[in-house]
Amino acid sequence: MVSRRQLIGAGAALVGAAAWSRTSAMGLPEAPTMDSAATQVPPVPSQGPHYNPVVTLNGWSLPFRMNNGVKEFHLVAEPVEREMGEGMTAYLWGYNGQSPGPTIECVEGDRVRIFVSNKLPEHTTVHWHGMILPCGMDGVTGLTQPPIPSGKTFVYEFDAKKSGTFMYHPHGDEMVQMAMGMMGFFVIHPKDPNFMPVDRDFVFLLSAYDIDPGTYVPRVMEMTDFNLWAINSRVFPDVAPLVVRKDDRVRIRVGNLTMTNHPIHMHGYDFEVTCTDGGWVRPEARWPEVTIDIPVGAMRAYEFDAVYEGDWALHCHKSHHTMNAMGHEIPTFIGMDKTKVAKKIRQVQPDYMPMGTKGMADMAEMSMPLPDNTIPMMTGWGQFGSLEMGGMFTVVKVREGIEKGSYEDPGEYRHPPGTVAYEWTGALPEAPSAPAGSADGSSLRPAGKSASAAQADHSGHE
Ligand SMILES: [Cu+2]
Repeated sequence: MVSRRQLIGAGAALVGAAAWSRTSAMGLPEAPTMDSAATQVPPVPSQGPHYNPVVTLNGWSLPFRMNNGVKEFHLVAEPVEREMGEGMTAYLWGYNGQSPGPTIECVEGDRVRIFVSNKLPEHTTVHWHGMILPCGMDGVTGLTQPPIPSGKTFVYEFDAKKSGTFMYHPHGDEMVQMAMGMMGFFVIHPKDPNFMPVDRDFVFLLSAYDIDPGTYVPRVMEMTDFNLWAINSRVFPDVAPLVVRKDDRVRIRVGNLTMTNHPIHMHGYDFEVTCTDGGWVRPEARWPEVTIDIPVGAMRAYEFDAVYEGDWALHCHKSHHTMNAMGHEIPTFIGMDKTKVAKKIRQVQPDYMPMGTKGMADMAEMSMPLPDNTIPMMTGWGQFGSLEMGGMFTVVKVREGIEKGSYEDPGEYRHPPGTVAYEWTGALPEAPSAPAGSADGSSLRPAGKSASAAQADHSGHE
């Protein structure tokens, strides 16, 4: 794996900035590649204007070099192998070793030069979605440029005029190339570091694939019936958690390059949309939400102060999108008696288990043999059992005591005593007298009881 510290750290592994200016635009910048699907937290830049880098969930940011005051990047469009989750790898098309491609970050006012090398078996282009730039840099095959043939490198060059969150994707054989996973984020940081600063700035793209169990390549002709709904081409439980230090200001930027909208819902908080791919939203134009619909071909960023500790679910609210590989032609058996038919089937198939007559939750706890290269339909285990989830689902982990700049998974949330839903066993504790106004859970404790006594009343977990 390439260490970005080597690439953008003080010119250590790269030729230093001075040497590049002597050689001018002689050579192509190095094209770093990433072979891991783990979240790579970018270092603070050591060249060019300062910015607070974003953290791409299960992704990385593309290193750059400075060349005579121009920020240079090298994107390589190529076939990649992406681990979408443990036990499942997809053969996708992407950039620099991964799909989605690396996040490109620069600062408002930067002059940006992006070399795009095409290692795909067919031509491509790159469109810089949402950017204000010269028309001929817009990347639309046939309309604003000839396609980049296989094996060739094109140069895109423009000023990063406007700060905000943008995306990049091909604009040639788009249907195929985007269905194969070609997409990435492009963040232009504000020139003024005091403009809407946040402590943690997460980005991820929503993507969807139709990959039959046991196969590796997405069916690119699918229009609606996808079976893998992904956050940055990862599916739950293998989507990285969003690790947050209590009281941090947090921004989450979500882009949607699938074929349908995704209402992204986050538990535990209310928040406001502060940016779209069209730009920053003025404070007087914002309203509170707990679910934000991300339209197709759009980005929404929302912000909140992380004042409530916990393991908070973040997921698409279309319930089929929090499932992994599944078929949709299964009949509904709820309420049916399958005893007789089960007996008959067991005569030829002794292992047969009738399922789905009480709902489908039992599917999650069942470990049935799976074909190679696929993922159970609903999975993921928490401290209280199976989550019965997959797909576009992850967890925001807000904790006290997380170090600045650390994104290491803090493990399961330890609930304060008396704050976990519990089984009713006949007796009820006295109602708390002042339930409102406290967020620390203390008001949820039965009046007159210590935390430990309240906990002893029921079998809630700590
Ligand atoms: Cu969805």
